[in-house]
Amino acid sequence: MSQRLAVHEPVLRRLLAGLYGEHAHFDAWLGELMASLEALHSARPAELRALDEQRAAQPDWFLSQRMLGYCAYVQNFGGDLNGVAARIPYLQEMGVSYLHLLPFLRARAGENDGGFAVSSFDDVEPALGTNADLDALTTQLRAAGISLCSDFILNHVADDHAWALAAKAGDAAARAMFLVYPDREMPDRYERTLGQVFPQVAPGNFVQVDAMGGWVWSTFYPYQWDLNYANPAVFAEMAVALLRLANRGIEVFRLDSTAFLWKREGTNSMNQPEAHQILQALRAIVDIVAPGVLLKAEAIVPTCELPAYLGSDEARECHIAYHSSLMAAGWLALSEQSTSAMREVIRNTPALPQAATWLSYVRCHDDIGWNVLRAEAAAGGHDANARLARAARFYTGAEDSYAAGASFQSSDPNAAHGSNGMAASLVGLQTARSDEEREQAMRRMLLLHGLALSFGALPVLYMGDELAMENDYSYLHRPQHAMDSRWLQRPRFDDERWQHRSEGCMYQSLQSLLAARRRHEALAANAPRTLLDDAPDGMLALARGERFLALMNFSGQPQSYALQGRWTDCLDGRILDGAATLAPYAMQWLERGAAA
Ligand code: OTU
Repeated sequence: MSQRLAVHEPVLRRLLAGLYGEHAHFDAWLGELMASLEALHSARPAELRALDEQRAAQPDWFLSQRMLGYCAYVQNFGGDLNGVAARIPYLQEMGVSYLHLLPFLRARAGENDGGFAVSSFDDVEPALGTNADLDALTTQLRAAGISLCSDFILNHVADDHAWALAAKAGDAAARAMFLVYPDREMPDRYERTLGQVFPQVAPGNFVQVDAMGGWVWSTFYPYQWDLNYANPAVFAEMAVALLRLANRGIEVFRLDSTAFLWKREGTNSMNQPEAHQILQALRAIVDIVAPGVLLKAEAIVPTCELPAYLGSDEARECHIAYHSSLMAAGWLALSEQSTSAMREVIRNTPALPQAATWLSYVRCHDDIGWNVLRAEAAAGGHDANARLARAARFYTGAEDSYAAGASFQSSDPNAAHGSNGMAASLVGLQTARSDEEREQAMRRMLLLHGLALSFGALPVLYMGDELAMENDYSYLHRPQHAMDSRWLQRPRFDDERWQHRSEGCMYQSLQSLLAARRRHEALAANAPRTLLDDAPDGMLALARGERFLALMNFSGQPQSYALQGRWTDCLDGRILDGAATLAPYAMQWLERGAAA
């Protein structure tokens, strides 16, 4: 560790002095933090230290085209952690090397936002297993070549976390972990410029708590209390909590809601410079103590705000960041049968620092948030709101569409908040009445996967999409969930479909795509990407290096693209000369030359 300290400690000290240097006892606080880091490093198991060394020697290990992610809720995928372990052979069959299990730490009793209200960072949720089960799972996954990714919900804790309970009981130090205001004066001032994540189920950003004698900042549900990162104790507690989990063998941390970590009056309190300094300080800590660990930013923010989460070669931040704009743009393109906004997103996606990448995906447990696309949807003088609101309506099944989804947190047909639904339901598989309709829906699904797999990113599949699982409407019968349509896309794993997956067209086609991706180094996350602007509006043409071409038809009409020279279709081996013609919603991956 001493060598790494020499490199990263000055960076860490500078960042923390910038954030907390004005506090009385700053030096003593920093001394204690450094001592904790030392202790956590000593406690790090030998096997993980070996992994650290290996990865420090090859920091771009996660950029390979052989990396593939899979994301699931523990209870839905395996019932509990042991059940997840039993599914490792299935993950290996698909070539998965990274497993993101949605929150599995002890969650708030009662409603807890699918586990996103954490009441202990040191214990597994009893309904899902024990800490020993977690240790066993990380060991088994590591042996199978799969890195476990865990959510690290660092913006807020549950209102029954020990800190919240102590604060309610009058403990001043615990109270200082939160943002508490005696009356509405400050909340009202902040509210003037704050947005709302859950305007229907959790309006406003503050909750009145009698036991706290005032208003507590809570960006999300009222039982999720934002932490006060202006207090150095919060930073230190969270940093060591992350490292304790890392020492259990968690290799990737999904840093939830990173955009919200720092509040500033007169702004929307998102993407503030201090939020980035906090993340850079966490990165320095990881680089010192556990350099095999990756940090992944979950910041669902406009494209122009995204690159900062990956830092620069000089100021390192997260290793991975969700490209939510690309994801939303794929869905917008399908609904509009035009790639214009998606091309804007790609133009606005800069080259990244070394050993950093995007996370690409088709669906996840959250909504498709349309607001991140405002700038791209406005390009060329368009009315962004009208465009995005139309997409939101489209995915509810309106506008003559094939989709079967739901609007998120809005009943206003002219609003563009978000859309929910399983991918299969959104692409039309659920409403398809003929083989032809089913075939088209299938192509739309593979098209979106094709984009995520060929873009140059770490692609993550969402549980059930590989089996074309459809919406789960059972949430409507649960009063506590009925208002949160994100539950549409949180079904139980369908064992029936899984058993018959070899007859499943979706599963088989996706496996061929995954296999083709693994074969082509041009599809590695860090291989060069060029947007080819000579493709027709309905088509996206992406070159990867000089020898690989991905053509994707987002329209319901056939589209052609002129080719220079001879190309081979990577999926069916056909040789193309002169032009490629794509059926509605079809995709082609082409390799230059004629395969021998
Ligand atoms: C994240 O989400 C999680 O993914 C959600 O499942 C949680 O509800 C939420 O945090 C609170 O922990 O703000 O920056 O629009 O995309 O809530 C990311 C809905 C977030 C989610 C949004 C999101």
